[in-house]
Amino acid sequence: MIFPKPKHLSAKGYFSFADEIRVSLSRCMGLSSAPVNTVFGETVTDGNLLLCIFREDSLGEISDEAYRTELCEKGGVLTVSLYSSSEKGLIRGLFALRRMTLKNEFPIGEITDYPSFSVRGYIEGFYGNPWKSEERPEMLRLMALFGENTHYYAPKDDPYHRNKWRELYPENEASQLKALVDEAKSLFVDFYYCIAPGLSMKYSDDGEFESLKAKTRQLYTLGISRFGLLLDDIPSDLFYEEDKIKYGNAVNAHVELVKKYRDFLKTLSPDVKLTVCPTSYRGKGTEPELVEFASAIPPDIDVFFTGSDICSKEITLSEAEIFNKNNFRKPLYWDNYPVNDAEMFMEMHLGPVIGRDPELFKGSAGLISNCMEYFGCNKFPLITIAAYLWNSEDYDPEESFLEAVNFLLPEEEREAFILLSDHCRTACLHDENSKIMGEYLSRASVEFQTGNRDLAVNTVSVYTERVEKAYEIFRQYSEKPLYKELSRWIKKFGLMCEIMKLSLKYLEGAKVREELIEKMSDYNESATVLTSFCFREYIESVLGDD
Ligand code: LTM
Repeated sequence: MIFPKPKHLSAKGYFSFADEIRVSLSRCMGLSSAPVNTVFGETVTDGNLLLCIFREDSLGEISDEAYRTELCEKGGVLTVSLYSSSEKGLIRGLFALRRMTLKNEFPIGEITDYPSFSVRGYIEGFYGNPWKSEERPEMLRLMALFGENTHYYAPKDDPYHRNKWRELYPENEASQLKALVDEAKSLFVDFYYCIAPGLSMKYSDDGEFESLKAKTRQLYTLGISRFGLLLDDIPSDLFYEEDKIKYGNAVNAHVELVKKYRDFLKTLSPDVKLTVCPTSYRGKGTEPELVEFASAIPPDIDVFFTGSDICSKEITLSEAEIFNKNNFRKPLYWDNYPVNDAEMFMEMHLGPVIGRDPELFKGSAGLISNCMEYFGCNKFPLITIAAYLWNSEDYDPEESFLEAVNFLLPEEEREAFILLSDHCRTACLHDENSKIMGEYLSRASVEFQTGNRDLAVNTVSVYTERVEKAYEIFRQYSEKPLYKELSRWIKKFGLMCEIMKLSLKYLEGAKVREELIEKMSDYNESATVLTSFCFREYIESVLGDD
């Protein structure tokens, strides 16, 4: 299956190479071939996949990221003709081809493809340990591979982003940022650097604005030309007397800051872009502070909005339209999934995104997902989000989740990960948690109640064996960074396995009642969020009333 699903595919069959895939660039007409190296590295001369690139201006009428491919095979050689109106479209087509090569699955026929949302991305915008500098380019490449085109840099705990916003980046951090910006450029990913001065800025002090300008100039010299000014999670009242006298309220101070900042950015280059996050960033889109703020700032500034809640269960087209009507622009969604910071720190968010309207792209400027500090864990939900953003009307959450698992994990680890992640869906999305376990346990419950005790015990044993094997895999690979990130959840999963085994022994007549009660109480005392109520209900039913 081609994933994310293309908009139009007509294939008369699929082709797979019997041996190693070697890409040759056989011709490139009307477009630069630089993106080919970005996606495939060096090409060879004696390839079995012959790539022909052509400019087709009419595709630009659909989207500047649209592409078309024609694939035909003869004698084990695959000829791929790739058409687009721009390098942006070319790179999306090349990444689609790269995904096919990674799966070794090529549709013989034609694809015409373009994204649903024009702005598709992720933000490192969480509280907690920022990602490591070597992790960031890895995420850029992964998300570009799956079709995303935007990255916002805004780690709350990068001191130079928020607490020490006035200070310039030291040389080492500055050169790491530059490398990231360069990587983003080569991938045609728009890189936004966000600054968050609102915790300490005295808006009425010109010296403060000079500091903001100096910091921005430093970032501009690193090649950054897109900025975010974040005013979220700051007091909604002014704290300096001088500010109170000059502005009266925070909205007036923020409006002046945003306008001055935008004007300053335009002096750097007319193409510089600005996104702002207002202090009032969630709700119906009709909140007076938001409307007052948004209606006073120029319409070329994108405004972040998280939806009806900070972490929204659903985001709908009709909500977006209300925002648009009241705030003179489409909302740019800052979607707080999969982030698991603050009160959510006991949860692990591994499931696919759900609850986002298939038609949301019609009424929004784009969608940017806020991430978890757990770098590797993010990749699973983020790949599903990339699939939604690319083709939201044909998005299938569970199918996308399995695609992500298959892409990210070797075969022997997949089943274990699926069984663990079954219990890691407690989040704002209100997805069903412990669905796989629940199916086994409810079947066993019916079997018990209808007098089929042996069948019921067997049903529970089958699940228990599956989770035991899974736990063994986690022990075997405990040094892998992914499983280190998941260690709190894996530990509790291990305890759940023990309890399941004990429950079976107890059902067989072993004298383990006290041990079972004790382990279950340890399980319940641990604040790490894992299984849903079905597990507790099962153990309670095993223990009975006495
Ligand atoms: O959502 C926004 C705009 N700001 C913060 C985020 O930085 C934080 O990660 C999330 C989730 O806790 N909540 C916020 O309010």
